Amino acid sequence: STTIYRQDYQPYPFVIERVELHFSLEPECTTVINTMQIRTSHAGALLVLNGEDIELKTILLNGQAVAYEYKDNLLTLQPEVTNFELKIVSMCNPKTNSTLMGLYVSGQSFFTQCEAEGFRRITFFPDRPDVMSEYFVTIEADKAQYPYLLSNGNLLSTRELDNGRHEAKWHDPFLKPCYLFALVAGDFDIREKTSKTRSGREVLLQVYSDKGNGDQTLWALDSLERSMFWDEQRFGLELDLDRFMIVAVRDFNMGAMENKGLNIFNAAYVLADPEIASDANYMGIESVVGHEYFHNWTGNRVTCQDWFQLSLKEGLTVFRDQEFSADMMARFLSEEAAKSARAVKRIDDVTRLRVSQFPEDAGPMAHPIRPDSYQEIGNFYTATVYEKGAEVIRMQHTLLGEAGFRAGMDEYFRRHDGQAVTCDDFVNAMEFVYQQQNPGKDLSIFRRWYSQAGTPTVHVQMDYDHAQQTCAITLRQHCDKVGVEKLRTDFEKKPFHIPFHIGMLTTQGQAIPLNVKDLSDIRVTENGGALLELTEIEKTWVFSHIPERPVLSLLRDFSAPVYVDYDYSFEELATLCAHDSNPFARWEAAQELSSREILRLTADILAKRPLSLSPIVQEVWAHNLTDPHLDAAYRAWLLALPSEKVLVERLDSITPLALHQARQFVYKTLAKEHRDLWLRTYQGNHSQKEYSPDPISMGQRSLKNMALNYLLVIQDEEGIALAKGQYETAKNMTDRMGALSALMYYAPAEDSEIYSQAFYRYFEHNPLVMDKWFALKAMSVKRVDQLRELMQNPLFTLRNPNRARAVLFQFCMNNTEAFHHESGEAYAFWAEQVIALDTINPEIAARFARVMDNWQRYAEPNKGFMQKALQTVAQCPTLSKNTTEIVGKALS
Ligand code: BAL
Ligand code: ZN
Repeated sequence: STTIYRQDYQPYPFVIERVELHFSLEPECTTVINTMQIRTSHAGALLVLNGEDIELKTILLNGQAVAYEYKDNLLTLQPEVTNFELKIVSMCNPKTNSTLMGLYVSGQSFFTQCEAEGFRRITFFPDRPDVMSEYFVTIEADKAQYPYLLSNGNLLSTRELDNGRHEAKWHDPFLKPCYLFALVAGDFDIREKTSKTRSGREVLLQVYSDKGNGDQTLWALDSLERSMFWDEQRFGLELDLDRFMIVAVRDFNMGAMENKGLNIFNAAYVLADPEIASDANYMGIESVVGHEYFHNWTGNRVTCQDWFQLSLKEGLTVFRDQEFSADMMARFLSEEAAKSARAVKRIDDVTRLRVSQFPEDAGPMAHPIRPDSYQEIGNFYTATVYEKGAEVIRMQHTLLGEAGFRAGMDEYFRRHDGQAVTCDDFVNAMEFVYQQQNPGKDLSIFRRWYSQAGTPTVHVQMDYDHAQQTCAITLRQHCDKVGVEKLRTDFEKKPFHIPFHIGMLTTQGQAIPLNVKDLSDIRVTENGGALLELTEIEKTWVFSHIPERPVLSLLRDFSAPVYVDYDYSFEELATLCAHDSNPFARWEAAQELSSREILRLTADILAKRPLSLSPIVQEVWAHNLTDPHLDAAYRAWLLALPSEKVLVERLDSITPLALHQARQFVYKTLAKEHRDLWLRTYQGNHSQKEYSPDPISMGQRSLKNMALNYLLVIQDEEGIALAKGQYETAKNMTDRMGALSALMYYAPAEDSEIYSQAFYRYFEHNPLVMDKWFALKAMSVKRVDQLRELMQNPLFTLRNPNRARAVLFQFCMNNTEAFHHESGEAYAFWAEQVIALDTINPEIAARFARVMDNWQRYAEPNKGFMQKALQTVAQCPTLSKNTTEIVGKALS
């Protein structure tokens, strides 16, 4: 495969001012007429257009036949004029398009997906984000089958045609790259409302869904309006179109897509009512609706120069959707409750980063948030570009403060509205403000977050001087070369600019206010904490007036995406768990405490030593179960054990089954020791009140379901009865799934089968709920043959990405015992399924292939079996470019 390099970027030598597209829609044979107004100042330049899986019919330059070459998915012409019209007619087959890129059929309707490189499957075009044009789109189709014909921007006109056909004309007044093009045709339920923008303009907000689903779109529509108001309030950014549409589709590769004015959404991120959607679904919908809406400014109005800059729009937009969700969680709450709700959101986001991005940054696909090379851009919609990208934006927010960051955003739009730009352009705008705030300083070291991969470790050393009452804090950073960095001998890893938020406590848990009068590179924060800026390999800060040897509260709010290495005693961690005024750091202390125990127990299991759990961990859990000051949502996070995915990153040689066993041992011990407290916690938080997705009642459901799981993991009789009762009387999906999953994991087989079947029969006709059922099954089977049996279910198909994710991804990622079975059978199964999926949908197959990324870090015999499975895939002669890149990097 060919590798594309960031440094090879060249501007496109032509301007495509205007694009007129005419679609004549037929499922098996759609005709596209593409008329482009083109100009150039480079007479004689080669005009190169992309095209893939489409049939070229005619091509006319200013109405005349013209010489061209078409090979390797490139159409090349050499126009002799500098200003011309190019008209290209081509055909495609949406019905057989199982890649879900370009124009395809899902159910009875037509949809498109163009990002990153799908537009070339629709028509011949320079398929790159820096070519921006004004689009006029005409769609023509059978009226009875496709009463709604949608595209970007504003509807200009509709009319009836002969033979029962009709047409609609759309115009998007904003210049856009082709990856933001969209078309939808079909029959839908519509939910809509008119709203007013801040400047008083009336706008039409609409949500389209399959016929019969219209009553499940209220939450999405309301989320859309909330997003609109939030972006006005927090960033001064207003909706720029007269109408904004969201369309739900069943078959979709991603979560959703921000096409200008016509967002297309995976139905999983649109449809909700209390019966079918869990609290997590409600939150997911709000955040994805927000994310796509916020792209209208960060992505669409200002877009990317090339795909290496993807994080310019994705990292920034994830940061924005995280802030939106946090603000939505916190509104209507008291100051104290709001602080806790924000912490819960932050913990959730950091957990996602640790589960998905930290492993990526330590494996063969490691890349900086702005990669320097790729083979297939579809493989770079990664946790690094998105989640770590958001952390890099968040650090700029931390360094500049809320007002400074807002000023930087204003400056960014002032400079670049309507342009395709780079990550550097963004940092330049922020740096402009930073330098006004901090004369003599700049963000040059900070920019290394864009060019270096890997998760740095910050080693912390504390030296307390009793006589002087001073405390010296030394931070030393380290980051190994990772991924492709290792192959580059000329590449030298340099220190990062790390904002490091700390606090100090007495051993009794009182905050010690940090006195920072004489210190540079430091800022006081709330509750006597301080923000240190580490820009070198090592630096020491000396704090005065520290009356006793302090307990350190480190990396508060997760102020940088790093690991912290500090030699805490268990007593210190227990103090932080009980008293740290920073709720994030307090949670982190509980995680650290239980992580250390689980890792120690893993070693005990491998050495066949007897197992026992430290009494300090038991006391901390008892305290967190009973501390009256904690709200339910936060308490649930404090009582949660770190996931195996986070823990494996701390093992040099991964022994998945021993780790799983150790974690289960801690889980069961805490369940047994505090059985009565779990029961009381369950009873105190279970209620039958009417469903509402507000942070208080969501927190209660989450805590109650956690308590239920603790009871069921020890097969407590009363717990099992409570789970059955909860299932039978459930009025919302969170309660129903909470009970069902506890029963399916831990109840005796006959019980779990009864409830599993009841659920199946009740929800058989709802595909989104069936995805939940398939996922639960996949996560609870004991061996591969049971999974194969599940795949014989008539509702199973590899063609629907949601279903493939529910079954294959969940099995490989969240069923340790069966996936890592000592026989290695599940790895061979994985290879077989990657190959099968690859012939249908390379984007999804490549993502699935990444399950094996970190095989080299596993212990034998797993490692050898994994390698063999990877080789099986690599040897498949027809493998897509997408999957080739993933397995190639894994094996290199
Ligand atoms: N742009 C791809 C989908 C998303 O990140 O919104
Ligand atoms: Zn996005």
